Amino acid sequence: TIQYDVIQQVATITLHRPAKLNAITLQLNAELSKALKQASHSDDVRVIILTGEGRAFCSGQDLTLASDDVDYGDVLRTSYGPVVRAMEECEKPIIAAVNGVAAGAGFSLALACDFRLMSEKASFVQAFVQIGLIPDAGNLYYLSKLVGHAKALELSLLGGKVTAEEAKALHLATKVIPEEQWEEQVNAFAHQLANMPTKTMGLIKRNLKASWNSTLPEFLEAEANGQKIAGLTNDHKEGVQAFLDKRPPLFQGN
Ligand code: LHQ
Repeated sequence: TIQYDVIQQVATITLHRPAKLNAITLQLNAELSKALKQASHSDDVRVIILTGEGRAFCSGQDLTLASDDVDYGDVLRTSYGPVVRAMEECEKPIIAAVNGVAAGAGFSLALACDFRLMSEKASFVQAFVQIGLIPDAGNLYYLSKLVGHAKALELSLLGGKVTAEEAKALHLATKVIPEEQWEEQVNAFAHQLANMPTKTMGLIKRNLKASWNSTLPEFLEAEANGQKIAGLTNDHKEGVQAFLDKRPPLFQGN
């Protein structure tokens, strides 16, 4: 239910149940967690793309599997939680290449990524309330930070659809891409990131998130710790040397 490929230091994880718009099952979540960890820990990978096969990104939980016998709390703790944590703990940039609709927990997956590139025909659907559920899989944690409390509440209570253009205006989409340029632009963006200082980007991700729950003194300490590590990377040396040499830097990611 997942495809995993690595080309030129870019790992692409493709949700692969196109007949059900890549709806999520326990198996899909298990494979997704495993792929995310593999990409996070592999020295050959500097960027991760998460995308969907066919016309959708992901339609959320497979609703044909819903049943009264299932404790949704347990499903979230044991199946969705590990996916969200694997994304949160990943120290490499993760791009959601949102090729089509992302609904329910599919929207949540896109929100947990660092970038959302959206096809012009893609959309986000905060579908949960339409089936009497609350947003899950980390959805409100990320959504409120991205669009603010009021818009997160509005989308969640009304179950609204957000088009790609609206998502761009809300800063939910990094970029909206015309369909005919989809692959080319996603690849160009991923390869641009793959040639940047990977370790430092991981530290930037961690440091920005440290700001969410820190006092200023705690944050300044986290920043000092992060910069100490960044200052010891080869990429820092290379960046400075390239600047002095007046040439483009060649970052190795460490
Ligand atoms: C699907 C699905 C789907 C199965 C399309 N399942 N078949 C929940 C419960 C428990 C624990 C943990 O967390 C969660 C989290 C959640 O994710 S809750 C939210 C679940 N997702 C939704 O409520 C979205 C349901 N889908 C839709 O609203 C629409 O399908 C969207 C807006 C995604 C796309 O609409 P269309 O482009 O009009 O496509 P479609 O509706 O015609 O769907 C195409 C096929 O895919 C269709 O099957 P069929 O055999 O008729 O061709 C759908 O039944 C199937 N499909 N989503 N989630």
